[in-house]
Amino acid sequence: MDFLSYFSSWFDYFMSMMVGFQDKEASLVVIGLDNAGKTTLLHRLRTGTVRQFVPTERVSEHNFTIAGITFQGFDLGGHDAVRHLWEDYYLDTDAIIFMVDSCDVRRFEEAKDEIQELLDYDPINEKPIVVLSNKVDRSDATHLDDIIKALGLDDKALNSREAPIKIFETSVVKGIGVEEAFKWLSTKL
Ligand code: G3D
Ligand code: MG
Repeated sequence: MDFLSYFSSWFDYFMSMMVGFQDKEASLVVIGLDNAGKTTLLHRLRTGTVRQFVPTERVSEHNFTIAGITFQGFDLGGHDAVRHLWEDYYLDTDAIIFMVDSCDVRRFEEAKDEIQELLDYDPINEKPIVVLSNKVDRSDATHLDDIIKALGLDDKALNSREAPIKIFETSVVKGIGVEEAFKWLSTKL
């Protein structure tokens, strides 16, 4: 495939993933525990492809912009030291995408702590949040209802925010659910 047709097919792909965002400018932050699938998602959005990264070769995912949408990604959990950076990350963003590995039952508690802390963080009370319950292509994926319970995202928690929050099942690798999630988000911005 030549460069131009690669570029246009990738761009069409990106636009299909980001349906609803056309002609909008937005700044999005993608967060979650390590291993949730953030780098895979961001790489896919940036290039239209999925690829395997060797653990030592993580692409830098800070601040890339495509078609007016700026993406930023960072890992939560395990290192409370990053918390003082929250202001830098969140205040300029329009929405937050929180990813959780739906197969990693042992880390649900840790993921819950992170998302609950996010929900308690007043400065972002007016920013929409999308939760992606990722890796649903795997047979050991946890059912959405159980994820909602494990993360404490019952109706009461969701309705106590000023801005909407919604959870979607996704497989970044298989391209399931991502488009729907972004489509919903675009209507909230
Ligand atoms: P992170 O950036 O949140 O830390 P990564 O997570 O994007 O690096 O992904 C962690 C691992 O999960 C990667 O596997 C990646 O391929 C895998 N992964 C991400 N999304 C999905 C998905 O939707 N389905 C499945 N089955 N796997 C996914 P490796 O083996 O490279 O560590
Ligand atoms: Mg990563």
